[in-house]
Amino acid sequence: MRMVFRWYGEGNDSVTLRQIKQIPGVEGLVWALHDVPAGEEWPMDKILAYKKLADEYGFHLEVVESVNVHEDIKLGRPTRDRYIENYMKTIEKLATVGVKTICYNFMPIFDWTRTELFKEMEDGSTALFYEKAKVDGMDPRELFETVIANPDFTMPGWEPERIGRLSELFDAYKDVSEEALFDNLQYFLERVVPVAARHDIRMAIHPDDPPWPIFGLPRIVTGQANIRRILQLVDHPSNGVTLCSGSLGANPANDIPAMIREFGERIPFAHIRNVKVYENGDFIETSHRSCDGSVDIAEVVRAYYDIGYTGYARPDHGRHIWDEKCRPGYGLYDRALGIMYLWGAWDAYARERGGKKVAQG
Ligand code: DNO
Repeated sequence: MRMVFRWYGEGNDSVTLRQIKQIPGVEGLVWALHDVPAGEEWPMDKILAYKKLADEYGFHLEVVESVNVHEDIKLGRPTRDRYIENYMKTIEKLATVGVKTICYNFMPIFDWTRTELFKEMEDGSTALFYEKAKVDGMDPRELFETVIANPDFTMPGWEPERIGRLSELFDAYKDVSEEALFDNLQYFLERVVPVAARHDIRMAIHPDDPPWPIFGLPRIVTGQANIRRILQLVDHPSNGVTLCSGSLGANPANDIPAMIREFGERIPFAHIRNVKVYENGDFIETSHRSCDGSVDIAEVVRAYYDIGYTGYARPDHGRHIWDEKCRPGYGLYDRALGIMYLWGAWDAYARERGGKKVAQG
């Protein structure tokens, strides 16, 4: 297990590289050029500027999250070829700075979705919360009228460029079934995976969050059977999955350790976090500890340990604790605590099995 930490870049993140350096066992940054719109080729000078910062602290840049996929690719529009071309050029450039894994998602229009970013918990901390009935009963167009009317309001993981085109996009997706989305993903992977493979890069699709259709839009990266099918669309090690225990864990039917044992080598990147799911389908993000949420994180780590996992892992969203002001889900403290929980479990398994003192990698 090779520990990495997501960092949004200078001026864009409350956490500093100096702080990240002091978290035990973090070897690299999970990064992206967040200001480049989906579909555009990433400029080399910006990639190199990022590399310079990472080099100063001795972090590698092997994991990118995300190179976002243009909606025309997901929609299967004729214009997709131009955007796929740009995607391939970006892959080639990323290879020159040592990138080994590219995380991306294939969710129509929205990335991860929550109804509250700072829901207060009993202990006074706050966390990302999803109220199912609220989303089920919501007309997304109404929501976006408020969003558009308020330029200061931005949702994490949602690109502003998509917000302006929302009505048009919703109309376009009316004709896109789940099957069509699988076809469009296959078309994309058939072109992109060979380029990634040539450069020793592994593509890693991120599960849909939450892992079910929302706002009437199709979603396909939702559970074990669908991920199996996606990995077979192009059956090659460079077509992999970012196994996100929190996204998949919002559906209690998903057995994360079983997925780790099945997909093994096809998981270049692990997102490990916990989520507490309520009977009515609501969920809230909790600390990483097994007993705090519905996902047994200690079992998740055991499954990674058992398969001899050598891929990248990052703690995922954390709660906001100790009065930290940060991007929703991306503070320093709770993610650092999460890392220590993951290492604690990993080291314990290592001791139990082989008596090794340190068990990194
Ligand atoms: C949320 C993240 C996602 C993820 C993208 C990958 O914090 O896990 O936004 O980065 O879905 O493309």
